[in-house]
Amino acid sequence: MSEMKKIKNLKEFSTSADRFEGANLLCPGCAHSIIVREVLNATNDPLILAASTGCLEVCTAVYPYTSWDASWIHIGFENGSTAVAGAEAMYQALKRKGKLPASCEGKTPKFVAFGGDGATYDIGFQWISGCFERGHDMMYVCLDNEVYANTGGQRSSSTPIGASTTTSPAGRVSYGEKKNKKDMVQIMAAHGAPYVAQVAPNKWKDMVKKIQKGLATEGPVYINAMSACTTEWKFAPDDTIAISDLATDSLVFPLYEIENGTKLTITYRPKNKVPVRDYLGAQGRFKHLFKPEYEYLIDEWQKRVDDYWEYLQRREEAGV
Ligand SMILES: Cc1ncc(C[n+]2csc(CCOP(=O)(O)OP(=O)(O)O)c2C)c(N)n1
Ligand code: SF4
Ligand SMILES: [Mg+2]
Repeated sequence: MSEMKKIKNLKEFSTSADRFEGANLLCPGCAHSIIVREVLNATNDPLILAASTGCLEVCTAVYPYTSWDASWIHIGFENGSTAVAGAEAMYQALKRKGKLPASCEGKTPKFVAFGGDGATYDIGFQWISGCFERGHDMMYVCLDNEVYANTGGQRSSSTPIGASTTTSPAGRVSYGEKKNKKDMVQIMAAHGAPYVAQVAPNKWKDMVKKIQKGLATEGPVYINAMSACTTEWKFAPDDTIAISDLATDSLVFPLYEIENGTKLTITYRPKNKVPVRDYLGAQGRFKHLFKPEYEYLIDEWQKRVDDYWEYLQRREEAGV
């Protein structure tokens, strides 16, 4: 097992040398950069990284500049997963043949791919599924902002019901997105992956623990990271963590992990559960739901979230 990194306190976290630099073109308040920093800060191991096209890639690698102080592959929208899987397969082959360069002596590189929800839930899905079926020793991190942000805010299969996007606009005849969010965490767990978890940037200790656990796990690991998007969710840039708190404390984004496809553990239980209405009301993408004709959707949201929380707790209690 590779060296585990001690979890730093917040001050150490914010002042330590980064392999993901603060200089980038992401919007002020973008949660993508907070998440990537927390992921990379969780380990001392050498990293081989890939990023699918999306806000993260476009805003961190504008030639001739880069925000990445680690081996980093930019690849197409659909194949961040297979890029690191290929690198991992090559590493294993060289290791088997005793052909690793001397500079690799005593080091255990980790292979991590980042992709947005468009790249993960939709366009790159079959590639990720293939990597998990083949059992590559890699981590896939989805930066889940529930929209194709980089190309102007189109809906994805991660967009939740009732959200207004440029391709599911709310108006006189529509309340916005009509379908429920795809349950990617459960889908990846159903691959029998050794470790799958949902994380959020406001619960950074929970996230770092899960990243360290995932990196110490042999085999494919899926991390679904809630990433609040100030531009498309429509909130003020200094509210990113407040919105994230509402997401985790309303249980719209429950934090939990699933090991080997079966053992489910809830990792965060809010002391003061907040109504889903508060989470929705803090974002412009849901503001039309507060009109009398659409308010029934807020009650449906609350029921769906309550039912899902019950389901998670039942599974945890049953040990499945
Ligand atoms: C095969 C392919 N289709 C479409 C695009 C155009 N494209 C680039 S980024 C992007 C949106 C990315 O959305 P997401 O993966 O959710 O990442 P986000 O920007 O939201 O972080 C799209 C549609 C592309 N580059 N390649
Ligand atoms: S549009 Fe959203 S995801 Fe993209 S950089 Fe801005 S805040 Fe981040
Ligand atoms: Mg997205």
